Amino acid sequence: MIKPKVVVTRRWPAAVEAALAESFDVTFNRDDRALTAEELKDAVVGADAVLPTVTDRIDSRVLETSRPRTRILANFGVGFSHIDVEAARERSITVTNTPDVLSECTADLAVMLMLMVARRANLGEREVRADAWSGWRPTHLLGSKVSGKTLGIIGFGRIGREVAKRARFGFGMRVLAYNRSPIAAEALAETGAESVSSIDDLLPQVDFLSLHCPGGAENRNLIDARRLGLMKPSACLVNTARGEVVDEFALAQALWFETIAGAGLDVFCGEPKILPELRACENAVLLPHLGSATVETREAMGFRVLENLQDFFEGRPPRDRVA
Ligand code: 8YV
Repeated sequence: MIKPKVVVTRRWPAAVEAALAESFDVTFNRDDRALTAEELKDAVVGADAVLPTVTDRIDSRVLETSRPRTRILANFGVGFSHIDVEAARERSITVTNTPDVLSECTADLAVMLMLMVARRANLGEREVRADAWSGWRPTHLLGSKVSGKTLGIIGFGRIGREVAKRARFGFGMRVLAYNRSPIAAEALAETGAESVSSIDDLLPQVDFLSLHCPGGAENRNLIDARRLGLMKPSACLVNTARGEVVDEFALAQALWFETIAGAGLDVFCGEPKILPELRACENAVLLPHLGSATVETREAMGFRVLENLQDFFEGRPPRDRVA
């Protein structure tokens, strides 16, 4: 039997690459350089499946070729705002993602960012490394307490709920949640969260705000200058969702003029470039998109893609179909 041709756009964990090679005729990206639009287009023309990541912009220009051979874009990651899903649908290309398997690790990282920004861990770490620590003193690098405070969550899907559990049951926080569609009573009971009916109602109440909604056009600049202005001056923002959900320039201004106290960011507009105004803010903790970056999770994400591909090519509906 002829194996379907598959292009993997980046290096994946070795165990998953080996498993993929058993079932498919795979082109790997051995030097792990992000593919250009032209190279992505070639992949769409020449392979039955393309396996992209967040670093591959699959827009209508990439898909506009008259004879795409690709029947499935099996994304490595839960977020897929880098894929023009409408353009894929128009060409009858299936799109899948990898939910569930990264919820815990992404939630862990959101909590880590909340703690880091509240407790000024980035500044302390840099001070020690620079050999600039003059010793213990009662007023050194005072942050703000996390336990018992109020956390607001926007986007109460799988990751948002995992964050809520950690905050509620780990740190005794009050958790307020906003979701576009109504939140099921069981989800509130399971997480100890309370539902809030609008973002504008949520913002003035929170000490920490964590974003867990999808990116893309629908949520671009959801947190803009006006909404940042609704937050308490002592509040911190955490973003492990997508860069475009926040107006980064407005955020840099809010941090610079201390109209909010801090931010912990794992995602950015135009990654890997960081807005210089944001980089200049000492009260921001900046991480290079590490949400799902554990061996366990990245392997699980890869195997989930494999499962989606096997289902698709064996004629079953892939479990994680999004288009
Ligand atoms: C992934 C993520 O590593 O899954 C997502 O949506 O943001 C990350 O955890 C990345 O997207 C891989 O494509």
